[in-house]
Amino acid sequence: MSTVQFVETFLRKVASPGLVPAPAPSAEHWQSLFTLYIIAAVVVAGTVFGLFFYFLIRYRRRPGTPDPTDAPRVGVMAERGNPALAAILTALLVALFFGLTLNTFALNAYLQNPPNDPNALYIDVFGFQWGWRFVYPNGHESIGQMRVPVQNLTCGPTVTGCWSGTVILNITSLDVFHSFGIPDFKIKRDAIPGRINQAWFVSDQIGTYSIRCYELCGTGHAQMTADLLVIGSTSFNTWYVGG
Ligand SMILES: [Cu+2]
Repeated sequence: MSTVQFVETFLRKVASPGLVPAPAPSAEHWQSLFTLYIIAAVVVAGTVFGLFFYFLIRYRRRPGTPDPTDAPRVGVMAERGNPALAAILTALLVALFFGLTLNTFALNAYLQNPPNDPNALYIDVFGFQWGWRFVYPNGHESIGQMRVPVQNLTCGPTVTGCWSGTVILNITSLDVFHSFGIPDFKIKRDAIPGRINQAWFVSDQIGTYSIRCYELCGTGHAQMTADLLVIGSTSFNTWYVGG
């Protein structure tokens, strides 16, 4: 069990099951790493502040007590402490930081690069003042509503003519800078004129999720929302084919 999986399980069972509510596996991984950082930060801060206050009280100056013999003196190199312990703690910290960094790079690569899935649904996303337009491969267009099929595990790479549930978005803007965000899926990408940014997800839960703009883009910015409808593969296909 990896650290991320451990934290995920811990949160589900013990701490707060609501903390990992993601409707997409990629968002769960995102949340797990985020939570791992939070836990690391709390542990480090707790240790540092705990020791700080402990030493503050334990070694406070008392009237009539002479300075300890190993007290630091101006102009004299200190010879104190435990070099072996210092080396071990340093190695532990380096290992912790390397672990977090490698985890983060690996997860980032996974989240940033759409999977090579022949049954993925590609949608062109256009931000404009003020709304979102979604264009499907067969020419279907809708404004303010993005329909996608839910994850379908029977639709593997060797099966053809089905929707696997992988959704790959090509995001751009028709006017000013926008930012396309689906908070429940931990997705946020700049929508910039003349440039295409990709995002992807697979949703394993049917439902309605909110999409909104995260870049102040004019007076209608706050109303620049859309709905993401994750529906069953069959109903998606009926809509897709029928229009
Ligand atoms: Cu906008």
